[in-house]
Amino acid sequence: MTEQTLILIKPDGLKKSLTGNILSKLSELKFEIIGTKIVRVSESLARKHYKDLLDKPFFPDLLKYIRGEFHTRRVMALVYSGEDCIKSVRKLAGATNPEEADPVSIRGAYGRVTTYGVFENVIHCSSCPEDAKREIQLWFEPDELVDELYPVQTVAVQKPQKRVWA
Ligand code: DAT
Ligand code: MG
Repeated sequence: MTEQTLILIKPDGLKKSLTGNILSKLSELKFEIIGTKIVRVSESLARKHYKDLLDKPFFPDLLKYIRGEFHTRRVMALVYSGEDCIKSVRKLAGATNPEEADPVSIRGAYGRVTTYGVFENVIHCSSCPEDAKREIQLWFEPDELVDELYPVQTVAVQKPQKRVWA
């Protein structure tokens, strides 16, 4: 079944110049990139993304990590599309704990657990179709994707303003 998955190259991946290596590994899966951008992650976005982990002891550090407080304040977000891509990307990503991940997986090769117990595991990838839909809609607007994935509605906006180069 053709499905989509949200991938985030986390701030440690960007800080360590691993973007190219990670995209090379992902490209071997032959899926299509249908959207991508660099994002400065707000507290609100981070909380929504990790809403199911709110009561975990590691949640405060998880927020700091994804917001780049330990590395650089940016994340690269991508949406991949293809046959069973959720499972394939998760396999390539490896286990959540980088020390338990297959050494040839992305997390196994590039991740680490800090002395403070933070899993610096380099990438996020959606774990099931429901999560993928929720996460893609959280990180991307309809016009930022080249495929029409979900129903959209048109809303009126009053006197929109945008920043331009001075
Ligand atoms: P995954 O990212 O593999 O889907 P998850 O959704 O269970 O894993 O957790 C989200 C992130 O939270 C994960 O990438 C790293 C962090 N995390 C999970 N379990 C942890 C733990 N026991 N200690 C520290 N960080 C953890
Ligand atoms: Mg998860």
